[in-house]
Amino acid sequence: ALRVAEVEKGKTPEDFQQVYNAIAKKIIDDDEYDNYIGYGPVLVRLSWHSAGTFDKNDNSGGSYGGTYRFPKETNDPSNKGLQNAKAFLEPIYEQFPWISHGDLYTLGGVTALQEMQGPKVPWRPGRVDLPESATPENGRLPDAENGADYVRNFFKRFGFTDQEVVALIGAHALGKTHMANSGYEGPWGAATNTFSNEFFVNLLNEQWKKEKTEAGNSQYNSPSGFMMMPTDFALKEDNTYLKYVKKYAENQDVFFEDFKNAYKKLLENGIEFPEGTPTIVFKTLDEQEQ
Ligand code: CCH
Repeated sequence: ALRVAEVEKGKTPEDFQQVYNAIAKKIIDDDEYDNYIGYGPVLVRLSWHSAGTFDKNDNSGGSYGGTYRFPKETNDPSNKGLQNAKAFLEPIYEQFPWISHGDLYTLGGVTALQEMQGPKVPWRPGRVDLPESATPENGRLPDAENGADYVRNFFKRFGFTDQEVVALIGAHALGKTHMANSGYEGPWGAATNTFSNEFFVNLLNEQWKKEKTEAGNSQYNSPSGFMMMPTDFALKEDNTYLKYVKKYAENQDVFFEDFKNAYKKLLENGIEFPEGTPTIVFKTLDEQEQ
């Protein structure tokens, strides 16, 4: 299917900055969520899962149609926990009912990332709500009980390189896993609501021990109380992936640059943006106060 962006009628970058600001302020106001991690990480995860159904072979799924809003996709077992991000965004949608769901979910992730000291992610508007019939089948999101071959093959559906895959999974510096959602438990690092290269540093430097979770999944645990899932650990077991893990552990600036580019590509997969579509670089709340 051809997916052409169409900017919400009469809306300018300033209108989208207002949406950014409302999301950013609500992240600050609702700071008690998930034992004071706040909504930042779960908003980044929603943006990725809203885009993570993409299949370049038939240009189906992806962020464009905002189909996460339909029950079939909301209730995909892989999306457990994301109903919290959905509920967070509902009052934002009521305040800005002109925005498409695809734009809202992707803008939510970009806002959260930037407010958590992550890189600026140039963002383009114009995703268009598609009907329920466009909702992809469940099962397009990755299963963490797997190794490097699975990860490499999984991300082929998006056209991502090894380097882009490693950069993207570095988002696991944020937030944590929750037993009730996924059958894993615990954070990947100490700074759960500040974006950094900590995921790579910990993957290389912690003493990992493979154990079974209550749910029967395999999980690597460290004495510092950090965890890795099998697909995370796979990045250390594959020589090509390992090269990028080391590079990102050594140099946060390089990680930020590569993450920004890969994440932008993830959020825009399958969409054609006509000439004249604005590329918006949002100001953080901090920058606007100065
Ligand atoms: Fe992820 N992720 N992710 N992930 N993820 C989980 C949590 C987060 C996989 C599995 C899981 C990406 C790639 C992968 C985040 C961002 C990204 C959880 C725990 C599982 C399971 C959910 C729970 O229990 O609540 C797998 C498998 C892959 C690929 O192989 C990519 C790419 C991104 C973003 C760019 C973030 C953020 C979280 C934390 C959410 C939270 O609620 O704290």
